Amino acid sequence: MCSYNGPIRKPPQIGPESRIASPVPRIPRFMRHVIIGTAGHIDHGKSALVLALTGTDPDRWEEEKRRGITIDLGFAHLDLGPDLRIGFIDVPGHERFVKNMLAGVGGIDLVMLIVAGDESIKPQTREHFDICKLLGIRRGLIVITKSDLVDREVLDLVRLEVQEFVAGSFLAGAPMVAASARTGEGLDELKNELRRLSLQTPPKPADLPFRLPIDRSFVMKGFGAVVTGTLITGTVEKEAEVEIFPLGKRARVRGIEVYNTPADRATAGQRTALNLAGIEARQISRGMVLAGPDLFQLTTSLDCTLSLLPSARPLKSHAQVHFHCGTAEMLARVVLIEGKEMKPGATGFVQLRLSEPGLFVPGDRFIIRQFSPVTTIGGGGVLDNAPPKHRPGNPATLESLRVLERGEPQARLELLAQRAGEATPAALAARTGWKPAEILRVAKSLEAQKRLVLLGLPPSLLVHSAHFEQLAKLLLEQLEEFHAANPLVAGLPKEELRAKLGAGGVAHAIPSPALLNALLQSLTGQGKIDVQGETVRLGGRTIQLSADETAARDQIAAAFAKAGLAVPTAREVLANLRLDRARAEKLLRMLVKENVLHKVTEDLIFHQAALRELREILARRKAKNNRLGVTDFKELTGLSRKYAIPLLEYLDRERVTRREGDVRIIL
Ligand SMILES: Nc1nc2c(ncn2[C@@H]2O[C@H](COP(=O)(O)OP(=O)(O)OP(=O)(O)O)[C@@H](O)[C@H]2O)c(=O)[nH]1
Ligand SMILES: [Mg+2]
Repeated sequence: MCSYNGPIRKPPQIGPESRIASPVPRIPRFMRHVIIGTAGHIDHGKSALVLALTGTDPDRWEEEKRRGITIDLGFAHLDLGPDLRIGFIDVPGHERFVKNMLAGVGGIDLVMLIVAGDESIKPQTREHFDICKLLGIRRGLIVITKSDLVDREVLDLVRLEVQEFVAGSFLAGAPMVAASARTGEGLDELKNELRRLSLQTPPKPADLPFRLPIDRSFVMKGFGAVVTGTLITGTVEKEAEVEIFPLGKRARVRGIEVYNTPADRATAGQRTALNLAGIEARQISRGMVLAGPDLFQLTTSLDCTLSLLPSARPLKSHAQVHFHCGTAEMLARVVLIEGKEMKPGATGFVQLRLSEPGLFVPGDRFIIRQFSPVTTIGGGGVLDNAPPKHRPGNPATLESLRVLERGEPQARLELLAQRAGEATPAALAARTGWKPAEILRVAKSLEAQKRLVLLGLPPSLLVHSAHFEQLAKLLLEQLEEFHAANPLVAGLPKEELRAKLGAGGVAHAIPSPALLNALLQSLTGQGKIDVQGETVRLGGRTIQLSADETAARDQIAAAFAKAGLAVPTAREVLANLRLDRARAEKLLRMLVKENVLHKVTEDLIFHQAALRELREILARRKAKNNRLGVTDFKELTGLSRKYAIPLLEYLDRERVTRREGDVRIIL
C-alpha cells in the first residue's frame, strides 16, 4: 500500500511526511514514540535543522520551497536506536503563521527552541517560547543554529543571552547545543541530547479514550478520505467506528498508517494517518477531532484557568479573543469569574464562551490571542467542559474550581457527581476524559466512603450521597403532606411522587425511575414507607376515618350489598348520605380500592359478595349446561338487559365465560 500523503490544499504538497519511509518495516510495539516540535523566529534554521537531522525536508509546498519560508506545519521522523522513534513537527516562524504553529505545538512532548547564532533572540523566539510555557510543555532543549556563521565569542554571548532568557522557566538548565545544518557540526551531540531527553519523557496516555485532533485532511486517489494528526490519547484500531467532532458524523477506519507505515493500530504519541470510509474528505478540516463514538459531548462553554502574559494589556471581562486548542481555532469571549479585569501577568479562573461547538476535555491546554492586533496574550487549561452558569461572587464557585484545578481524581469525580445529582458512567467519562471503567474504579472508592451511591450491577448510575439523602427526606415530606391533605386516599402513585421530587434535590431535576426505585427500596428497608403496586404511603399508615365517615362508609357498602346484582347508581347511593359530595366519593373510591366494591363499568358498581354469588350461580348452571345465551342469563339472574350485557362482558374479561357468537361457554 502506498502512503497516505496528499495535498492539504493548493498548492499541492510535493513531499511525503517522510521520504525515508517507504521500505521501513512495521513499527515494533516496544518502540518509544516522542513528538518534538521546533519553535523559534523566522529564518533561524528550524526547517534546515530538521532536514539535517532526518533527511526529510519538512517544507512540503512548492511555495515554501520557492519563498524559502515555512508556511504550514511540516513533518519528519528519525529513529535514534531500535527503541526510539522521534516525530518532528516543524513550525513556521513567520508572525503571520503563528496560528499554524499553534495547530502543531498542541501535540508535542518536547520543544527544540531554535535561536540563530547570528541573530540571537527575536520577537517570535519570545512568542513561541511564551506559547510553550502557556501550554505547559515541560521539557526541551535549546539549539543555537548557524554556528558556522559566527565565531566563538559571539556564540558565547548568545548562549548567555539565551540562558538569561529561559531563566526561571522549564528550560532553565536545559541542554544548549550549538549546531550547523550546513557543516553538520553539533548534530551528533544534539542527537544524543534528544535521545536522552526523549527517554525521560513520560509517554502520552494510551489508557484514556482515543482522541485525534486533525491537522490535515485530503483525498487520496484509490483510498478516499485521509486525515492525519498526532494521536494525543488512547489507541485506535483498524475497522473501528469513529465520530468526527463537531460534524456529528461517523466513519469507519479503513486503514491506518503510523509514520507512513501500514499498521493495525495507532497508539497515543504517534503521528497517525487514518483512511476513513463513510465520509468525504471535503467535509473534514483541520481543527476537527476524531474520537470514539457515544462518549464525548460538544461544548461551547469551558471553565478554565487563564494566565495572562506580562506583555499583554489588561483583559476586561467579556473581551473577545482568538482561542486555540489542539488543532482547533475559533473566536471566544472570556468571562472573568473573579473581578472585572485581569492584570497582565495574573492568573485566574474564567469561563470561555466559544463561538463554535467543539470537543474539549479537562486538562486540555489552550492559547488565547488578542482580537486585534493579533498577538499571543495568554493561555491556560480546561477545568470543566460542561460548566454551570456561575452567579457572580458565589464563594462555592471558586471552591469548586479549586477542586477541579487540584485535579485529585476522587475529589473531582465527587464534585461532578454532586453537581449532576445523578449521572451515568458514560456522562462522567465525557466530563473528565477518563474511560467509563476508570470512572467506576474511582466511584467505588467514593462509595466505600459513603459519598456516592452506585445503582445497578455493574453500576449504571452514580448518585451523590447528599443528593440521595436529600431526596429521601423530601420524599417522606411529600408523603406526609399528601396524607395530611388526602386522609381518605391510601397513598401517592410512584410517577406523581417522582414528579414532586423534581422540585427539590440538589440538581432540581426529576430523578430517574431507577433512582426513585432505589429511594423506595431504601426507605422500605428502613420501615419508613410501604409500597403496594404503584402506590407509595408512609409506613404503617392506615386511613383514619371519623365516626360519621365510618358510618357513611358502612352505609355505602350496605346499600350495594342489599341491592345484589340490580344495583343502584353510585349517584343515588351517595345522595342518601349526610356527607359532602367530595368526601363521599373518596369513601366510594376507598371501598373500590379495598375490593369491597367492584367497578364493572364506569356507572355500574357491584358489591364483591354479589359478584361472588353470580359466579356460584354460573358454576351450578355449568354442571347442567355450559352454554348460555343472553336470554338464559337474564332468566337465570332475573336481570334486565341493562345489567346483563355489561355483566356478561365482565365475566368474559374475568375468563369465567367465553363468548362464541350469540352464546357464552361457561369455563
Ligand atoms: N550558514 C547556515 N545557514 C543556515 C543554517 N541553517 C539554516 N540556514 C539558512 O537559513 C535560512 C533559513 O533557514 P530555514 O531552515 O528555512 O529557517 P526556518 O527557521 O525554518 O524559517 P521559517 O520556517 O520560515 O520560520 C535558509 O537560507 C537556510 O539555508 C546553518 O546552520 N548555517
Ligand atoms: Mg521553516
